[in-house]
Amino acid sequence: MQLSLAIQTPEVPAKVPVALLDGDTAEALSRISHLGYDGVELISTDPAGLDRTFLKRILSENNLLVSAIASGGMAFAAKLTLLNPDPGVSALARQRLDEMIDLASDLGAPVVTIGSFRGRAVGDKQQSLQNLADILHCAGDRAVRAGVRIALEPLNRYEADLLFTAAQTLDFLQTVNHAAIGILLDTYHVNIEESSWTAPYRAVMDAQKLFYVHLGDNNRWPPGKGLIDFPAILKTLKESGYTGWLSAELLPLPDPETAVRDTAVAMRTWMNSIL
Ligand code: LER
Ligand code: MN
Repeated sequence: MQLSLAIQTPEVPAKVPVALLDGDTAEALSRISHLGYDGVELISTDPAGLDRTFLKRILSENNLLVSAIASGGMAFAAKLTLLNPDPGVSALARQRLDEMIDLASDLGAPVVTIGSFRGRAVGDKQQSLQNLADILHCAGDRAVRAGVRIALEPLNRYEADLLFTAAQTLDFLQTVNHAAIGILLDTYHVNIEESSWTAPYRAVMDAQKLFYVHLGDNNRWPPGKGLIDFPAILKTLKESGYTGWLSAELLPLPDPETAVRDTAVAMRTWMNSIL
């Protein structure tokens, strides 16, 4: 397993609350690398317009991989969602999804993540889920051609109105019916919606659908600064055969620098003793 940090790319028009170290990207990547991360998860709102040559150069200079292209900024900063009732907005969101898949492929990122970018149900929930399944199935074909996968994230009830738990999302994936579409489990959401800190990871691994993991304590402080039992989660992931990314998605608490450092120190200590 490798350790990553979610950051936003320079074009994102607003500060995303769970992206750390915004500002000068080259400087941020250098600090992240020195703190011992293996990669970065890039929150972008303009995947086609990014300066890829610059990004590739500073990633390589800092020996960092791209763990994922994240859509978290699409809903928050660009007001784009896949289920948006305005057909123009949902069409643009689908176009951005295609562009994220292409960017992931170009930067060697294994995964594109979809959390709040799915949007909220419009009218009948079953119909909304069917619409989302159709969009994801279609995106899955593009993902296969691009050599990447798409990870759909169950979100807590305060941030979404569809797909809160691992079981609901696994059930939904039967409708999507596409090998390239799987699940991202976020320790922060799992803590709110599930009745076990560990069982959901095992269940999703058993279904061969765990594509990605987000890290954040119950208060969205760095792992170890709240209540969640991260060593138990790491043991479960190891026992279930997970070999993917662990990507920290945190509030900048107590401040961004400390959050980034505390996460690396805690995670490296546990990863060294458990994995
Ligand atoms: C939001 O709470 C979250 O966890 C993100 O990964 C979703 O876009
Ligand atoms: Mn998340």
